[in-house]
Parts: sequence; structure tokens; C-alpha cells
Amino acid sequence: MEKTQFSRPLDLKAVRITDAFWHAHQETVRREVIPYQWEALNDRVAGAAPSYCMHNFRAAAKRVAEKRLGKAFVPASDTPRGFQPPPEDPSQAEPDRFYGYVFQDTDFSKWIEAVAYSLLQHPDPDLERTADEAIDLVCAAQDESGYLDTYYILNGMDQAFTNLRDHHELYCLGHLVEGAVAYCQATGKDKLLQAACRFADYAAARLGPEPGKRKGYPGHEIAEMALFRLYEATGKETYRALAQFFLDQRGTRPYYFDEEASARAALEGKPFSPGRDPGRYAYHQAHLPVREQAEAVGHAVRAGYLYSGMADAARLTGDETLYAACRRLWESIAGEKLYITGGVGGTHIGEAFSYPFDLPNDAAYSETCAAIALVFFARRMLALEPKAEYADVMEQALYNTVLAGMSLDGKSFFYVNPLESVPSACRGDKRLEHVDPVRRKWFGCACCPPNIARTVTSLAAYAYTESPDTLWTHLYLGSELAKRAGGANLRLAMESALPWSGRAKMTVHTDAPAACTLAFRIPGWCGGEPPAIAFPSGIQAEDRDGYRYLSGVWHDGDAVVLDFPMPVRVRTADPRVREDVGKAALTRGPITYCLEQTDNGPDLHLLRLDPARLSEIRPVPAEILGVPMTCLEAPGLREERGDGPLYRDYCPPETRPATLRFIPYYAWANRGEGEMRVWVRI
Ligand code: FUB
Ligand code: ZN
Repeated sequence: MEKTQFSRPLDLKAVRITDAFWHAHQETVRREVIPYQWEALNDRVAGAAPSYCMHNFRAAAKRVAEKRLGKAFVPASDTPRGFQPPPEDPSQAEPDRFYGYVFQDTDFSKWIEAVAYSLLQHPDPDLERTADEAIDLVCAAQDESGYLDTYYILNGMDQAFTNLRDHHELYCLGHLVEGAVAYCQATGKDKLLQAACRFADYAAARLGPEPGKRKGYPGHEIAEMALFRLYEATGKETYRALAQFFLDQRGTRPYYFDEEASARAALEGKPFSPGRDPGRYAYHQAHLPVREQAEAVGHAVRAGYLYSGMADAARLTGDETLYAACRRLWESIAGEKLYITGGVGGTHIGEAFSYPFDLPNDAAYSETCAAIALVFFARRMLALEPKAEYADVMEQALYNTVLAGMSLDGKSFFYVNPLESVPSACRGDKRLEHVDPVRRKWFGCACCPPNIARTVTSLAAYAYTESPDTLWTHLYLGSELAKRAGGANLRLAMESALPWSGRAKMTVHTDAPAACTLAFRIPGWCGGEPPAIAFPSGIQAEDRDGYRYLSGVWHDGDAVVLDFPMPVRVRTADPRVREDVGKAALTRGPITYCLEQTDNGPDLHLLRLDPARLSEIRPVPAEILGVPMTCLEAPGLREERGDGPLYRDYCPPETRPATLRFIPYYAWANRGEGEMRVWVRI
């Protein structure tokens, strides 16, 4: 790993997405999700759980104003611990009380981040005004000390930072920082950034290696990568040092989470015992110092955010041991714990990674946020070393699980993304209690919808990275971008037919001949078939780590035409994935496909692909809710259910021919409730 070779995402201001596929999704987020989210944050959505997010900021702003006037703090007599159940009817809310989850503030932070990215692509003075007013309220809720977490402002700041394991203050700080940096970069307005810096300064004054400071780290990671981002945005070393401290401290002994729990118990005059569950530290990835970790474990979102922070640190410091840990963790995920939909998290117990190769389809957790966390990690690994394996997984997660998290109309969302769904089982089986057969309008714990919004609106940040003389294309998105290289101002126009066909073209516009390298990922989904890549004569080509490097002097009007084979691939899983034995999944390009009851009738488990006719599987153009896409038709068989007793003597099942119609996984559950499955018998 050579630090000099690190690359970085393009400044979002330098890229404009024109892509037919993704621009449509960005528009859905802009037109539907962002306004809807704002209504949800303000408890104005009929039929959806009120968020109380902005209510909490209003209540905290009132408290802060009263404090300034010297009014004594009187906590509610039943001061809550953790989740504070909100009244169903927002008009019943008490103006001084906190409601919802301890991390309710992050609903705002993720919303403002998505707003920032959206404003970059699509200026909107009304939305910007709403955002500015929201920022005024959030900033009014900041304590004079810089502390800014409404849960403790309203329930007693003397308790701040006493439960880092469970109470998410550093998670709130992390999301606030992410939103604030994005909003400042998009609009040039730094009011929220100043507030985020003050909160980060507050944290840095109380947490760290120096004597007198707490030796704690986040129970839910994100502050690590957010503080690295804040450091890069402001140049202030304090933030880098705090993020680095969080990484270095995690998993060391004595366990900080036990120490803080013990201190709380002592205050209450209660005995403390750490308990004997060996998994209690792994849930928070605190079972080992980060440089010793080798297996992705615990809560999958937390894990992905931690690994992203570790990769940031490796990039900023060139720390080889951190890089090696990132590599091992990446291999653990990609080699043993990744769904074919790009989802992660095989068990709902702890919303977590399960043991290697435990990837149940119906009971999958595969939280939308966890796939997003994996996208973050992949992007950071790409910045460390451009290897197509990272971009392949990033693309797989984006086009499948991340997109499946949102309905095609942007009006409902999945939190859990199973690979097999039978609605009656979801309702009848305790094991599947966490699985929704259809998307919901909103969630009490609404982490996923705003996470989708901020990811989809910032997609350009995942498509490219650059170094002074090289531009890497990781994702093929129709886009226009600017880059300075070889003493010239380049404007590059990418046209792409993905994900439905493998054709893409990059045209170079330049004000002077420019010596530089354009590197293009050769997607893993080509399946080993060689791509056809045409480029101007005089340009040198070299293949490395799944990228075609084209180097030389580029002239105005030069073009690179890429034609990637996009065969239908019939995929099987490692036989250690017990649930997939005897089954196959279909993929084409970055898209993973599934069967739905609407197209294929009920009892999808009785359908089989015909192994003798796999070459006949063909792509067919289709529309779902007016959205164009490519579906697949495959010759297959349907087993007859037959009447008879529960158990019967074996005889070969009767079958009849059936044409199996597959749709893209991301588009499932848009046509009412019904069965779905990705892995089909073969
Ligand atoms: O705890 C904050 C977020 O809520 C997590 O990332 C999600 O898994 C959900 O539990
Ligand atoms: Zn989530």
C-alpha cells in the first residue's frame, strides 16, 4: 500500500449526474422522499409513526433559552432511560419532553445531508430556505458549552457521556458532522458546521488519552469517519486525533463499556457484574483492538461504519496494520457473509453478522443501512487501492439492496431486505417477526429511509476517484465531470446504458492536450468474457487489478468506447450456505433477479429452473409501475402440489413446463403483497 497512490472521490460540485437510471431515482428522492421526510420529522404524516425529531429540537431550544435566563432545570419526574415512548397523537406531546429513540436527532442530520446533495444537483430556493430555518432551530438547541444532543439536554446534561455504549451521543455527533459538512460544501453556509465543530470540540475536551478525560469510544460507530471528514474539511487536527483515539481505544482492556457501566452502578449504589455473554463486546466490535480484528462481527451497520473509519485512518496515516485489518475484514464479508443482493447481516439477533456462510434467505436481516455501510467501506477501500473487487461489491449493494429499500414511487421503505418472502409466514412465524412482506411508510426507528436519501443523492461520490494525474471510473453512470490534469482543464462526458446493457462511452473535452490516465473498471459481471474497449491511437493500455488503464496525451474530442459483455449468469452459492444448496440465482450485469408471485403464481418453492435449458434464458424489456427495466424469462418446471396426506411414499414429482419470469430484486413488492424469492430450485 503506497500512500502516494491513494485517490479521493471527486468534489461533488464537479460532477453532474445525467444517467437515465440513477437520475430517475435521484428525482424520486428529491420530489418524494425529502419533502416526505420533512413532514415525518415534523409529525405531520397521517398513518405513520410520529418522529418527534423537530419537536425535540424545539423543546431543547426552549430549555437552552431558559438556562441562559438562569431558570433551574427540572427533569421530568419519570426521566427516561433510552427510548422514550412518544404519544401516538402529536397534539398530546408535552412541549418540554424528549420523545423517541436516543438518536432521534439523526433523523434531521441525515435529512439535511440529503438536502445538501440534492441542492447541488438541483438548486431549489424553497427547500434551501426550509433547510436554513431547520438549521436555525437546531443551532438554537445547542447548549452554551457546545453540547448538542437533545436527549441529554432535556433529560439532564450531568449524565452526558456516561453511557457511550448505548446512548448514541457520539452517533448523533457523527451524523451531525456529516450533514453539516455536506451542507456547507453544497451551499457555502457554515452555521451548522460551526455548531458541529463546537459539539466535536466539546467531545474532544472530554474524551481522549490525556489525563482527566474519559477513555471511551462510540457504542454505535460513525463518529470516526465523520471526524476524519471534519478534519479534512477544516484542517483542524483535534478532529483527526479524536477519531484516531476512538479507533485505537476500541477493544482495549479493561473494557471501557464495563468501566462506565460500573461507574453508573456505583452512583446508584448497585453492584456491577459485566455478565458472561462472550458476544457482548463483539456486538459493538469492541471484543478486540481494531488492528487484531479478522472477522466481521456484531451489529452490521456499526461494523460497516467502523471499518470505513479504519480505512479513512489508513489512508490519512498510511498505517499498514490498520490497512491489513481492513483487508481481513473485507475478505470476511465478501468471502463469507455477503448476500447475492449485496446485503449483509444474516441474523436479526442484534441486527448482526452471523457466523460464516450463515445466510438465511427468509430470516435475513440485511438492513438497508448495513448495505449502505458496506458501500461506504467499499468506497474507502477503493481510495486506498483501486481494485475492481471493491467496486463490484459496492455496485452490487447499490443496485440491489440499497435500491430495494425504497419503493419505485419513493413513498415506502424496507428496513429488512429478505431474499425470500411468503407473507403468511411473515405473519405466522416468530422467527420472521422482523420481516415485513411489504414496505412501510415510515418507521419509529427511521434510520433507513434517510440513509437511502443521502446515498442516492450523493451517488457521484461513488462513481469516480481521482489523483492528480488519474481518474478512475468505478461505476458507469451517465455524468459530466470536470478535472484538472496535465496542465489542462478537462471536461469528461460519460454516457452509459447500464444497468440494462454494457455499453458506455467517455468523451474527452479539453482546452489543451492533456497528459493523464483514465482508468476504467472491468466489471466482474462480464463473467470472464473479454470486454471490447476502443480508444484513440497513441494511448497506452494496461490491465491491473480489474481496471484498464489508458495513459497518454488526450485531445479534445477523444473518446473511449466500452462494450462490456452482459450475459445472464446462473449463480450457485458455496455449498456451506446451507439454504442455497440445490438452488440458483440469476444475475445480469449488476442486477440480481427474483421471482414474484404476481408474475409466477403462488408457491414459488415449487418452481424449478430447467438445467438443460439455461442457455435459453433471455432478457425481455418490461415496465413496472411505468418504470422501464429488463426482466428475464427462463424455461422451467412447476411441481404439482397434488392432494394427499402430510407424508407420502416417494415417487418422482409430477411437473409441468412453466416459463419463469424474473424481475430485478430492487423492484419487488411494488405491485401489492405476494411471495418473492431470489434463490430458485434447479
Ligand atoms: O441504532 C441506530 C440505528 O438504528 C442502527 O444503525 C440501526 O441498525 C437501527 O438499530
Ligand atoms: Zn437502518
